[in-house]
This record gives sequence, C-alpha cells and structure tokens, in this order.
Amino acid sequence: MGYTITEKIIAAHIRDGKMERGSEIGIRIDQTLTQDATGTMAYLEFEAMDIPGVKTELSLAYIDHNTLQNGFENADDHRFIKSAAAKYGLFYSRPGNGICHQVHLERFGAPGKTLLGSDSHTPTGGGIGMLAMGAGGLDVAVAMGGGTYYITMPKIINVELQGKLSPLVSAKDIILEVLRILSVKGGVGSVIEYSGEGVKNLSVPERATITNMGAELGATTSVFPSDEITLAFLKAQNRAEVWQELKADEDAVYDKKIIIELDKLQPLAACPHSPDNIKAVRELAGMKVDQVCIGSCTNSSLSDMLKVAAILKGKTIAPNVDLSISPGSRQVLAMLAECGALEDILQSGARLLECACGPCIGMGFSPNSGGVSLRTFNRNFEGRSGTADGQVYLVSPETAAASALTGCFTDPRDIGEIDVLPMPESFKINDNGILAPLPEAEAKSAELVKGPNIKSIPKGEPLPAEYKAEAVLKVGDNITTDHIMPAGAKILPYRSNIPHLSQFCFGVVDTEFPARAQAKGGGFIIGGSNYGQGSSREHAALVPLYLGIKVVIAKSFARIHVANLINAGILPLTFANAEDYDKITQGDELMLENLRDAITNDGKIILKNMNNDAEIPLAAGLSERQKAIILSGGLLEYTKGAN
Ligand code: MIC
Ligand code: SF4
Repeated sequence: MGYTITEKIIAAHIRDGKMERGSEIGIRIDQTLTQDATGTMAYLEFEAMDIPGVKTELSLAYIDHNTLQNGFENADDHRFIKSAAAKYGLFYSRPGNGICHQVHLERFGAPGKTLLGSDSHTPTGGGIGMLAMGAGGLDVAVAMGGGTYYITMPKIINVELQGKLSPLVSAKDIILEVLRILSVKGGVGSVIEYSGEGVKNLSVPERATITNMGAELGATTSVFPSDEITLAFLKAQNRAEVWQELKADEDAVYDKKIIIELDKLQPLAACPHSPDNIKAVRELAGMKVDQVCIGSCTNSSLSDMLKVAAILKGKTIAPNVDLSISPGSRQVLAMLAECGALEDILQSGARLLECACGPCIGMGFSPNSGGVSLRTFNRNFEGRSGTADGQVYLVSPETAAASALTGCFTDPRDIGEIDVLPMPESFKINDNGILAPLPEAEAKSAELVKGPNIKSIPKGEPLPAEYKAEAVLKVGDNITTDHIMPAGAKILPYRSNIPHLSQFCFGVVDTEFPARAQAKGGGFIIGGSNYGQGSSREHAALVPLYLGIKVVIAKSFARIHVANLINAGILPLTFANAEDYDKITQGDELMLENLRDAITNDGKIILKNMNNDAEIPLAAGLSERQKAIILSGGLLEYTKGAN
C-alpha cells in the first residue's frame, strides 16, 4: 500500500507509536517558530525546563503581533524575546520584518520538513510541502529542546483540484469552498492533502493561502505536493538547495475525497461570525461596506498585492470606505515599491499599515460601531476586530479591492479585466531584519531581560482523588479561544501577565465570569462541540487554570486547545452521550467521585449532578502519556517528575 504525502513526512520523523489512524504518535520536529503574543510564554517555559539551548535544525522568534508598543509592555516583551533568542540560539525576526508565516515561507520553509509553531496558522508552510502544525507554547518549547511532539495519527482527506480558476476568482475562494463543504469542525483529526491537475495552476503563495486557512477547518494541518512550481518559488528566493520532490504514491489511501472543479468556482465570502458561514459574493452584492482590510498571513503575498494594485490603479476608493493594506513582509513591501505597484495602491486612497498582523488580531483599524468590514483575513469571530458589533466578512483580495472602489459588496468579475504586473523571476533578498543566533561562547553569557510585565506562570496541581465544585460557566458550540481569552490592542500587551489577563477571560460571553470563578474557588466549565477552536494561545488554558478551573466537560474539543488544557493540568472530559449536556445548568453543584482512580485505571467516569441527581457518563480518551501529565498536574510538573 502506498503512502500519502503526510504519511511520507511522518514516516521520516516518527519516534514513538505506530502510524495507525487515531492512535497517538510522537514525531521529531525540524523547525520551530514563535510569534511574540505566544512567544513570551514559550520562552518562560523553555527557561523553566532548564535546557541550555535549542536542539532543532532551525528555530525562529518572530515579532509581528504586538507591534503597537502603546506602553512599555510590548517593548519589554520584545526585549525579553530577543534576549531569549540570543541566549538559546534562535534567529530573531525584528518587528516590521513581516508576519511570521509569510516570512517563514519566503526565507526558511523547506519541503519534507516538520515545523511546529506557537500559532495556529503555522500550516501556511504546507503550501511549500512541509508538515507544519500549530501548537501551544509549551509544546513548542519542548520541541525546541529536542523533545518529541505528540499528535493523534490523523485521517487524511484528499481534496482533488480539477481545472483552472477563472480570472478574478482566487485561491481564497478555494479554501472558502472547502470550508463551506466541511465546516469549522470538518477537519478535526485530519490532514487535508491537495492533489490533482488544478494544483499545477497554483503558485506557492496561492497554495499557502489554502493551507493557512485549513486551520479554520480544525485540521491538524494541510499540505500540497512539492513540485516544479515549488522549485521555481525556492529558486526565486535563492534557496533551490532545500527543494525535494514530494508527491503521494499512486496507490495511497485516503479516508475521504472531495473534488473541486476550479472553473466552476465563483467569488465567495465568509459571513459574520464564522469562517464557514459562506455565501456567494453575488448574493451579497450591493451591501454597503464601511471598511476594507487587505493583508494578514492568509493574503499578503506579493502576488496578492499585485492583483490588488492592478484593480486600484488609476482609481479612487469610495468615500464611504476606509482601506488598509498590510503587506506580509518587508520583502513584499520593498518589491511593491520597486515596481511602482505601491504607488498605485496609495494613490487610490489606501492607508498603508506596518508589515504585521495588525487589524487581524484587533491591533488597530477596528471598524466603526456595527460597521461592515471586508477582510482578506482568516477569522471573523465575534469581537475579534476590536469592535464588539463589527460585521466582518472574509473575502479574497480581488473582492476586497473591487468592493473598496464601489463602496459596496462587489463581485470582482464585474469590474472587467485587469492588467496585473508579472511576478519577478527573483525576489529582492535582504535578511538584515533577522538577527542570526550568537556564537556559542557569547550565547552562554547572554542574560534574559525581563520587564515588570512578565509574571510567573500558574502551576497546575496533581489530579485530586475526587472533585466537587460548581459548573461556573456553561457555553454553547464552537466556542473559540478568542471567546475564552480575547486579544486586541487593550489586552494583547499582557500576554506574559496571567493575573492581569484573567480579568478578561470569557469577556465576550460573560463579563462576570472571572469574578465568579475566583469567588467560588474555580470549578467546572461546560462546553458544546468543537470547544476551543481557533487560536493556539495557551493562555486560553493558563488563565482558566489561574481562575481555579480544574475540569472542562464538552461535547467535543478542538485539537490544539485540548492539548493545551492537558499541558496546563486541566482535565478535558467529553459527554459519552451528547444529549447529557442538557442535564447541566450553570450554577449546578457537580461531583466526580474516585476521579484519580478512574483516570489511572481507565475506570468509569460518572458525573453526579447534585441539583437534579442525574448521573452522567463521561469519557476521558487520554493516552498513557496524557494520563501521566494530568495526574502530575501538567506538562511542566510531569517533565520535572520525569527528570
Ligand atoms: C490568531 O490568529 O488568533 C493568532 C493571534 O495568531 C493566534 C495566536 C495568538 O493568540 O497569539 C493563533 O492563531 O494561534
Ligand atoms: Fe497574525 Fe492574523 Fe495570521 Fe494570526 S491569523 S498570525 S493574527 S495575521
């Protein structure tokens, strides 16, 4: 039986377990990346592990999320991360150099390698044929130290692309179509592997748009073959030497197959407030638009920006629209400037923002009250833009630019043909925005620099023999980590200050939650299905831990978040029968007898609801390794115990 691309990369990196779908496997990680919003925590955790330096082939610390520096907090965090990079042997990408995923694709990604990043959009690297996955900071810290990364051996969903996209229909429309078909839960436990003739018609940045937003499917990652198009991209980046061919064997076995006929696709939009709430742009045509944002790790490549420039050239944006452009990297910005396309963009009335995440994570450029915002980004969760009632639609760069001109939702095919500048044969290469690791002797004497905003990490406790507490919060389906631990300009500067962050926990859902949880000394959280989808931020586990939460019971969990809960020492349990969710009301007193024993010996876990006497069977589904972590009170405690 032949192998899929995913199996080939896993087979070359497996350290623990067997490649049997659904079982836990441990793999070697070649490269890691962090960004600043999750990086401070990751380096504090690396410090706590007491390892002298990174042991990967390549590790990078990017600064791209928190770049506003509206106070000392961000600036101090940048210094801390820079000092950690110097001490532990990492590359450090300065603020302004670009968004981690875009820069990594341009300058470091390599087919066939494994990449682990403390950011859920790390699968962007799948566009260049990497097995690139997002994880919580602690898992990345472990991988930096040479440790094994554990995942469930995924199912593999094959998306076969047939034909060619029509003009002004975009790679973004392909992934929006996949989201329409599979939904935000449809990729959980799976890798999405692309194949077919249509692949040959997509450039690496276009492929990366698709793998990037595979995160919104809940997928472990997404991957494209590595072919002559990948080689051409690497050559243009002066990195042809890292190329290797990668394709699935003819007789590879997939768990599911989806066919997408590219010729038949039309421009699509994800409507508020979920990336799988898809409508055709045609259906929305005419709706008034207040702002348009072009950029983010999904759509900020040179080829995206050249298309935008071609649409805007010689025109002026509508008076009712504000338009922002954030190129994905300094390389993209420099090349836009060189070829004159930047001028075309600016003369249309666009505002140029920094090469950073910016509005995508609510760092500025929030919409007006109730404002309709068209964004080329990947997430439109409620409140994420920084405006609680903002109406965010996710669209392609072509749809965004066309709509900025007309002032209302516009199918870009209605603006007629455009004349896009050709992609250059080679990119402008200048890596001076990236500081290389120090020579070993200098690194040894480097000190970590910590500002007053850096507070200690909350510690988990060993699992108690039994647990009796209140259901301090009950929420519905598809709760995101943006609900659990919101980001945005006001909160993001406190990513290394858990006590301060805790005041904002579940702020979008229930502002009373932090005070209530603290007053009750913690308790249970009850969730619906796909609990914890979205961002990889481990703060969505560490902050509830700080507030005393010991157990989360849900219908089902998202992959990265459930790993973060276990790492933090919070027990995730699922309902054996989903309808039992209805037998718990917020405020009920709940009891788990013989809990420690049941986890240790795979015994029955029965939750007693003291308010209505219901007995509710639950499942833990933990591997032996995960059990040991939970019993010890989290991964840091477990690692200490093992040494
Ligand atoms: C996001 O897109 O939500 C983020 C901000 O990049 C997060 C990481 C974070 O919360 O810092 C992610 O996707 O993992
Ligand atoms: Fe940054 Fe947005 Fe990409 Fe997250 S999704 S890495 S915030 S650009």
